[in-house]
Amino acid sequence: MHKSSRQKLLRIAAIATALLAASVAQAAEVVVDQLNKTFVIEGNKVEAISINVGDTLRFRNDDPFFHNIFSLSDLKTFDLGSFPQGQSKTVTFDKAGTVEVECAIHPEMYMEVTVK
Ligand SMILES: [Cu+2]
Repeated sequence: MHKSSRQKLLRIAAIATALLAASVAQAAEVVVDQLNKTFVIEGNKVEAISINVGDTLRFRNDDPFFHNIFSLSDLKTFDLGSFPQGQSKTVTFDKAGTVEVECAIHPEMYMEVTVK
């Protein structure tokens, strides 16, 4: 193979590897606790959160009773079912937009997720 073609190929391979590493590094997992019938992130009550496409929210029940986290939003419809204290379930958000998250057991629970 001609030397300059080989260098070009190596450069393309290096760029592709860097892009792959960047996309993997961007995906994050955020723990969202259910505590006192509110959504809590790192100890702070939240009613809105902004994440990136590909990120995952881990809903973790810290209350001594069941929660049933769900969303009817078109962007990401899900129903995690009832789960007790100490258990967690994950949702990965793969499209940009807004998702409203609620609890089927406690209508006062609400959080808006903006996916960028
Ligand atoms: Cu609940």
